[in-house]
Amino acid sequence: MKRIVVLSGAGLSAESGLGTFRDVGGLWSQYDLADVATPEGFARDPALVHAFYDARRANMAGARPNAAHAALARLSGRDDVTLVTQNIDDLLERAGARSVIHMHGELSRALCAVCGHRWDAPPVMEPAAPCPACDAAATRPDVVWFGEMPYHMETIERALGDADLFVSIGTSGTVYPAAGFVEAARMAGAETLELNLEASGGRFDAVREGPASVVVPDWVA
Ligand code: BJW
Repeated sequence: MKRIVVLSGAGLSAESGLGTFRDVGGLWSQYDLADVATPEGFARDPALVHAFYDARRANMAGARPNAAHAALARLSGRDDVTLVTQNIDDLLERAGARSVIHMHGELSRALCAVCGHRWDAPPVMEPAAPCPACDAAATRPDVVWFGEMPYHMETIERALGDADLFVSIGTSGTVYPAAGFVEAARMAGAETLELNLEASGGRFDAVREGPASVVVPDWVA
């Protein structure tokens, strides 16, 4: 049995209308990541950070999964496939995918910064809203900011160590630890394939360039 690890990034959801980060006009050209995607930025100005994620939650609610999400949903749930995403949107789940590993968290979830309790996020988050478990007024989005440990790393590292094929979809490969998965998979003996609008830079055995809505269904078929 060929074991496959799929890693997706913002390019997977670009054609659903959700912005990428580092492309021209991307989120990091509109916002300073130090202000909205670090614990320090949240401590300085929680209202700004909540407004950033509230707006993205509203965009997500109005977006629809595209053909690439649907193709990955068909792969999901197979014993030989591990689906890891850096995306915090729920478009894979809404396309029917099961067992998606959200290594950078989920926009639809809230996290108490004091006790670690998690719950479904309301459309608009109030920083002063009390945690349902401990009552602390320290609600934050359940997402992984720079300097924080991504989620499910043990599970992901185990899957990479067993992989025969590693497929990277729509990610620039600039943010670690996800950017290092291709080397980890190669060290384990896996073949590596990139599906991206434009190749991210020569670290893969093979590259198929094109929009995710085309190249992902072609690969899955
Ligand atoms: C299409 C397309 C279409 C477009 N079809 N494709 C120096 C060296 C090494 C590391 C560090 C360093 N200094 C600091 C670090 C660590 C830091 C890091 O990596 N920094 C780098 C910037 C250098 N990393 C961290 O802090 C992480 N934590 C950590 O390392 O903990 C310690 C640790 C130690 C040991 C083991 C494990 C951990 C945490 C990183 C958290 C990232 N958080 C964000 C924001 C939160 C979530 C959110 O708001 O959404 O996550 S940043 C942002 O970037 C977001 C994304 O998930 C992430 C990746 O972006 P992605 O998906 O690649 O998007 P883009 O925009 O970059 O690329 C889009 C791609 O799509 C492009 O390639 C396009 O071509 C393509 N595309 N349209 C197909 N239609």
